[in-house]
Amino acid sequence: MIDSAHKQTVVLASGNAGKLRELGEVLAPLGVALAPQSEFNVPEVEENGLSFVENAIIKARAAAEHSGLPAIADDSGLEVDFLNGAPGIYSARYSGAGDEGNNARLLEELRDTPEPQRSAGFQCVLVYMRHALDPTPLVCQASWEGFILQEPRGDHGFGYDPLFYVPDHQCSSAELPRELKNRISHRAKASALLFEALRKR
Ligand code: ITT
Repeated sequence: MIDSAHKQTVVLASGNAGKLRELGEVLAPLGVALAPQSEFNVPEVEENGLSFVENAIIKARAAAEHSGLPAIADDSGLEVDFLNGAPGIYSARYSGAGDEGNNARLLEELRDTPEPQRSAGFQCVLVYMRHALDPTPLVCQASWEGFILQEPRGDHGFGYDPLFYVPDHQCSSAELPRELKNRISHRAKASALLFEALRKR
């Protein structure tokens, strides 16, 4: 399916502008024409799964069903060790007040928590479904380990990026150049796995 002579349009099952941009950039080498689900009037689905995998499948299935095309979904989030993995699958809805509210709540939950106990990891599950009833979706998962800062730094990326410290680069993920985040992030790593899985299929 990644034979460029038979370029296949795949729907990206996401309404998150940050994800759409990053996935568009990291999946471009697949040779797949990516179309956002907004082009197909895909209705908002309830993400009522209890894992990233379940929610990614729910989103990919809805996008495939309403577009009639193969679909890729990304379900992702931040797991903070001191908070027993919260916000996890609830990362987007942690505060009910968008990215800024989510970051404020996270800082509040970790108030007085010292550096070594602020370890955290971004998780990304990418699901590819050939059609809505695909019984064998491709599921690729990757993580990116770091720490939660005491205050926001940087203005690239989206979501929790300003609070996510990347030890290897000694800055927040919102301070990383876009191309660099797209090479080392949870999403970049899951995309590389998906690339391999699609190549083999
Ligand atoms: P779609 O379901 O429409 O794709 P969403 O934002 O609701 O968009 P999720 O349910 O997967 O998506 O929630 C993911 C949240 O996790 C996202 O809103 C961010 O708060 C956070 N997140 C995921 N990847 C991130 C990244 O690379 N940088 C910063 N925050 C990230």
